[in-house]
Order: sequence, then C-alpha cells, then structure tokens
Amino acid sequence: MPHLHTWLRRAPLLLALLAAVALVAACSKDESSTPGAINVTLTGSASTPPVIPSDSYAPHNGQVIHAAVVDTASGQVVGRSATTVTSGAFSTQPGTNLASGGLYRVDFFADGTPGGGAATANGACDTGDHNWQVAIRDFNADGINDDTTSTPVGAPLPLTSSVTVATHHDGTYVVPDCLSFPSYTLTVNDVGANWGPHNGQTMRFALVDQTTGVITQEGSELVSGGTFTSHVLTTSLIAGDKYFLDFYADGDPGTGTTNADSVCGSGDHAWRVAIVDADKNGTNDDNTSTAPGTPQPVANAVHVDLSHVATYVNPTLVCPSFP
Ligand SMILES: [Ca+2]
Ligand SMILES: [Ca+2]
Ligand SMILES: [Ca+2]
Ligand SMILES: [Ca+2]
Repeated sequence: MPHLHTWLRRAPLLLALLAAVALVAACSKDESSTPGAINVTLTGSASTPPVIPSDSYAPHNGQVIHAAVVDTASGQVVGRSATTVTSGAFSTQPGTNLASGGLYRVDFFADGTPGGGAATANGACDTGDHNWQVAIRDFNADGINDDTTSTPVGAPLPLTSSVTVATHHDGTYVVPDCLSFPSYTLTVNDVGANWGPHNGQTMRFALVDQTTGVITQEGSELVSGGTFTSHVLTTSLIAGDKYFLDFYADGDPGTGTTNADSVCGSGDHAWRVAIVDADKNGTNDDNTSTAPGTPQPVANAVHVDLSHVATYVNPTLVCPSFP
C-alpha cells in the first residue's frame, strides 16, 4: 500500500532538485552562447601613417596574402584566411570566434617574388616569399592593435575583444620560417588511358581552397591517345586547408576541338574531386569524379588518380573556377 505521507514529505526535496537541474541548464546555456565573439581582422594599407611610399603593399599587388592566427600558448594555428593585394592594400579576417583571454599572434606571407605578381606564386609558403609576424596586443582595448611594425614582434597581451591589426608594408620582413604554413605536395595523374572522348582537347585545372576561398589556376594538359600529355600535375597544398580540384575539357566531347573556345561553359565536360585522404595512405579517396565528395583538412601529401567517367559534374558548378 502506497505511503502517501512519504511522497508528500519528499515533494519539497523533488521540487528543489528540479529547480537545481533547471538552474544548471540555464548556466550551461549562458556559457555556451559566448557573447561577444572575438574576431581578428588583418589589414594592409597603402597609406597608413606615416604616409611614405614604402608603406604600400604595392610590391605584392596581385599576390595572395595568406594569414594565420596562432595561439602562442599552444603554438597552434587557430584561424586561417587569405586575400589578394589590390592597389597596395588588403583586408582579411583570419580569426573568428577566438577564446577570450587568449594570447595570439598573426603570421602572414605574400605568395610570390616581390614585384613578380601572381605569376610567381606557387600556393605554398617557401623561400622567396615575404613573411611577417605581428603580436596581438591591444593594451588600451580600443579595437586597434598596438603592435603594427611587424619587426620586431612584441609579446601578446590577453585578447578580450575584437581587434583590427592594421599594418603598413615593412621592407624589413621576418626571415621566412613558414612554420605556420607547412605545405604538402599534391600530384595528379591520369590513369586508364580512357580519356579518348576528349582527344585533341585541352584539359584545364584549378585548385579551390575552400578554407580561404582562393582559386589557383594550375595549368593545362593536352589530351592525346586517351591520356594527358605529361600525365602528371604537381602543386602544393597548405596544411589544414580544404581543397577541391576542378578541371574541364574544352570543346564538344568526341569531336576534337569543335566548339573549343578557351572558356569553361555550356557543352564542355567539367569535373570536381574533393581532396580527402581519410585513411592517410597518400592516395586520394575521391577519385571517381562522378560527384564531388567532402574535402577534409590536408594533413599529408596526396596523390590523385583521375580516370575518365561519363557522368560529369555540371559545368555550372565547376566553371566559376575558370573566370
Ligand atoms: Ca610561395
Ligand atoms: Ca589599441
Ligand atoms: Ca568551352
Ligand atoms: Ca586514402
């Protein structure tokens, strides 16, 4: 027989427990909502004070600035972005939703020989690229970073609100160590010699960095005897970034160069493969090109074997990579 008086005696305790659970849930919700997301924006001005010609990033016009926010306590890259230098200036946001109180540094490099434009870029940080580092130290919390010279690098201060790191071009650049931008080799081969429907056509390639939005043209191959002329394409991938490899054959399939116009568009066959090597065996896991997979952060050198398949990706998806 139920002891009604026992339940009545316990009711206040149950109510208190329920209230405590509700309070914990409310507190958890507040903590996870992270009010006031902390972002880091990096800008390079053509004319920030002092206004002298050497302040301009013009020597890097047309080149891509790759930026990384580094947590200096752990040494880990916690954000990446990239943008192109135009008219001696740029703006990009490598850090989003950063932890309050963290110690950060911005590393960035211009890909290519200074004065050489985009043609000297190779998509990787290496010898010849100019590199800079700036500590994030906004001591007066006005949202403007107070370490703008890039050499020497100051000690970071705990970051508690969003900051703009406004730099002017510093001719004395940090000696490239590229530690924040390790890269891996991507090799692409044709296999199967079954590209015959595109014999006589030019196959053009582009690498799409999903992490930064940067699209890099990667050259072309003439299709002959069902294979690519040189059989291999070699380029670089920045560690941690996610990529698609886009390519298209210019002209009506099976007709040689009929309607080839050096433009990616209607009538051309176009493909996209994701760069993803989940088992880290060096062989790409998305080689069929029947439909693009999901790219994963690059963590090792990757090899892609391309075999022709009749089901191709709609040029609407791929052709924007070939403006
Ligand atoms: Ca480079
Ligand atoms: Ca400040
Ligand atoms: Ca075309
Ligand atoms: Ca694999």
